[in-house]
Amino acid sequence: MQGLNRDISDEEVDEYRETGVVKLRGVLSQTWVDLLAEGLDEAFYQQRELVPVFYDSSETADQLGGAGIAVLGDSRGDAMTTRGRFLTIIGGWTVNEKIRTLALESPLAYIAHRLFGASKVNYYDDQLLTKEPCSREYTAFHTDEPYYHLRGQQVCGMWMSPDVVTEESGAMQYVRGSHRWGTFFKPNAFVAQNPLDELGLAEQDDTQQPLPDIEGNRGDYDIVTHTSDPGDVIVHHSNLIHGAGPNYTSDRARRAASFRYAGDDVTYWYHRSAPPQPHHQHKLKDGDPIDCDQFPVVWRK
Ligand SMILES: O=C(O)CCC(=O)C(=O)O
Repeated sequence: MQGLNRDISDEEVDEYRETGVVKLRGVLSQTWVDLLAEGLDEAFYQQRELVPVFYDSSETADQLGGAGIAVLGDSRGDAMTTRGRFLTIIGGWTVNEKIRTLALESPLAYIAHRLFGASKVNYYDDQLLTKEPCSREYTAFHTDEPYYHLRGQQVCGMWMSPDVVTEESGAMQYVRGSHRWGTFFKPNAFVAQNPLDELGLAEQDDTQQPLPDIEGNRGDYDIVTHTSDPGDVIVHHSNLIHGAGPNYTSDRARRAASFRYAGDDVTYWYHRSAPPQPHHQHKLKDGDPIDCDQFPVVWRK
């Protein structure tokens, strides 16, 4: 496959299906890594007014903290004398050509096909993230399912960074096997564990449960931390619980993109608890196949 340094092994496919996450070491060629770095910098620092959804989660943390909500943090973060920001964009592909090329034309769609065993792969959306040096915010443990308007098992996020990401700079953490728990968890505010509906930031959905306090009881869960090098792609199932720590480093940004793909069994399903996605323009109804310009087919057998 052009642009991949190597193919995906059967062992990697098995690991993804069994544990809900797999780190594909060194799969992306340097050309894609360079495009990723450029696209992320453009989207965050030149196109911020254009992107459909932008969050300054450091600002959110301050607002929630000011309102007496328990924002995730620690003494190490509190002791940092400078402050970087934790920034997030949703839908970067709609404004940035480089992110769009990665989303639609890179070998990522092939990887999704391989891991799902799907005959068709659709692109759903992206989340772009930057934890600037000295950003003290955690990414609270969450699943992706309640943020999407999809139903089906073949939905994944592919997380990748053009930077060397260590535990110090906010490596991703995953609760292995949690994609099989069969619970539909509520979305949260990312920097705090409180569900969005409890904060008045989303509609209540009684089919969803609040997440357990994983951060406070880490020993009770099978948590794997995946550090990452440029060229690595970490793929997780959309029902898998995941999160990350702060970027404690003072000289290294932790830039990342998470591209979302869907396979054969996926249909549209509106989740009223999901935060607004103004760039989602389509006429799909619950139960429809998702093929349309908004969620284009990017791989077909
Ligand atoms: O990069 C992060 O801190 C969070 C990423 C994430 O939640 C995702 O890839 O779905």
